[in-house]
Parts: sequence; structure tokens; C-alpha cells
Amino acid sequence: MSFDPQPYLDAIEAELRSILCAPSEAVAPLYDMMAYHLGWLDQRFRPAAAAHGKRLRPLLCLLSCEASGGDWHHALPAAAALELVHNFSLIHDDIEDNSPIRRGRPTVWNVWGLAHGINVGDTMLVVARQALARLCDLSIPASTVLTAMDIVDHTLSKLCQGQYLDIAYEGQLGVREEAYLEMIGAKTAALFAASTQLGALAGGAGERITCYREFGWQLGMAFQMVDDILGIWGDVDTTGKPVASDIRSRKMTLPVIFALGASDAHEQLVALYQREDLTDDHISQAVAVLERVGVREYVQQRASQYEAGALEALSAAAALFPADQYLRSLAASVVARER
Ligand code: GRG
Repeated sequence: MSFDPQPYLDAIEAELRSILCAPSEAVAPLYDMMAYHLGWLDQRFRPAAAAHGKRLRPLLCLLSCEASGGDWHHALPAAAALELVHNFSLIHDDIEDNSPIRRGRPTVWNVWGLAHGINVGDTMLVVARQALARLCDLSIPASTVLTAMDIVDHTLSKLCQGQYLDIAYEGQLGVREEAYLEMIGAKTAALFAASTQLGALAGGAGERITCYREFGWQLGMAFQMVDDILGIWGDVDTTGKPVASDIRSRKMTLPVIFALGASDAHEQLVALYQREDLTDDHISQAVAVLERVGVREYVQQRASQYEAGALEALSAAAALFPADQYLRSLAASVVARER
């Protein structure tokens, strides 16, 4: 049975739009800046059909709810909260990484300055919490809502830890794969794990919630590894990111860590990463070194291993048809994606 995400995407969009309503005319621009980041408006706050996010986390949440026997509509507040947490983290990440472009458009801080950028991100995080509290309106028991809030808080703490490690590791050529795995587990997989866990919680999965969480976590690990590949070899127009942006900012991604471990690449890559002036030509040289030692194949293979782990966890969850198939096809699309 082929997976048509449109009904879920439409419902996610409607939930997001209903929560992102400005409380007064005076603060409408604050909400418009959030709408800009989400791809609904252009820089002059006119309706836009800009490239928006893939909505992976809310999709995982709704499908996990359905797969565990629940009505996926009951997980919509959690799905919206997850997408808003994700987007809040992107707005702040763009500031911290000094990134001028996201999804092919200038980032919020780049258009309206740092002070607004920080405040827009913070507002989105608060709205995410308000979105989650809407679970109470759907007759979900208060104890379940409290558990959901605890999961989100735990995840936010993980995101901060992962971001800390990501920043701290920049240009640190001694970082090993184990440390990298801890970093991406916190900055990326934790939110995927929370997405499937919250969906399963809303769907009443009981003891099988841990299997859903594991499914999301493993998939998140695979997702980040593919993201590392796209951060170097992705097509600029498709990813909406500047070319080889991860290398430009000397990120310690899995491709770089693997290549540093290869004797015939180590010296050249160290010399390039240690340069003060990393020009386009140096970046092309670094990419050529990575290609020479088969980095891409290695990282793709590691991502496939995590995908397999994810599918195993999903089998253990005894997910219901057809949502089980939908989750499997979503997992496959995550690993095969080009943006
Ligand atoms: C929680 C207080 C608090 C701070 C957050 C900024 C930060 C600390 C964490 C950043 C975490 C981060 C940006 C991880 C990267 C994850 C990643 C690869 C995102 C891209 O996800 P996609 O491709 O994005 O799903 P789209 O554009 O589809 O929405």
C-alpha cells in the first residue's frame, strides 16, 4: 500500500497555523517572522509558496500514534509542538553557525538582525509548549500530558548538549566516531526519538512505547549521517544550503572523521582544515580527498545499518497495518533523500 502523506501534512499545517496566531496587531510582525521561517510568507510578509521543511518529525509522530492503535488526530498537538521545537532549533542554529541561507532563502537573523532572530526563535519555543498543552483539549489524561511535557523537556536538554558538542568539536581533528555518535544522538536523534515516542504515547502503545522510541532514535542517527553526506555533496538548489557548508565551517562530520582515519588522506585533510583562509579551491580539494578514500560509501553504509536497526525496532513494536507500512516507507525516504 503506497503512502500518501498529504492528509497528514494538511492536518499538520492547519494545526500549526491555528497556533501561530498573533495575540495583538502590535506584535503581528513577530508572528510574521515565524511564518516567514516556516515558508508561509516572504520578507515583506506577503503570502509565499517558499520551500518549507519536510515535516518529518510530525509525520513520524502521527504515524506512530496510528500504528499503535490510536486516532492520529489526537496526536496533532504533539506533532505541531515537535515541528515548532525543530524550527526553533534551526533559527538558533543559523545564528550560532552564522548561516546566511536556509531552505534557499535568507535566514531570519540575516533578514531582521540578531536580536530579532533570537527573540523569534525563543517565541517559537514557547509556542511549541503551548501547542503541546492543547493535548488537554482532546480529553487526553493530565498525567499523559505531563509525561509528554517531560519527554519534550528531556529532549530540549539533549538538543542543547548536542549543540554544545557540535560547536565544541568544530575544527577539533582528534574527534573520534564514538564522540560523533554521542553528538548526533543528542542534537538530532533525540528529537526523532521524541517524535515516535510522543506518537506512541498518544496512541496508547503502553510498554511498546520503548520500541517506538528506539525506532525514532535509530532513524534519527541514519538521518543525520545522510545529512552529513548532503552537507558536502548535496545539490545546492535542492538542499537550499551553500555548497559544502559543513566543510566551510570545519564541522566534524562523519565523512571528515572517517577520512582523517585513512592514512592516505589524513595529512592532506589536516593541512586543509587547519588553514586560516579556507577558499573555494581548498574546499574542492578537501572534497576530492574525501572522495578518493571512499567516504561517501562508508557513511551511506553506516546510515543503512541504523536504518536496519530502526526497522528491527519497528518490528518489535508490532505496529498496525497500514501505518506500519507508512512508517517503513517514510524511513526509506529519509535515507534515500536528496534534501
Ligand atoms: C533546546 C534551548 C534549546 C536549544 C537548542 C540550536 C540547538 C540548541 C540545537 C540545534 C540542533 C540542530 C539544528 C540539529 C540539526 C538537525 C538537522 C540535520 C536538521 C535538518 O532537519 P530537516 O532536514 O529540516 O528535517 P527541514 O528543513 O526539512 O525542516
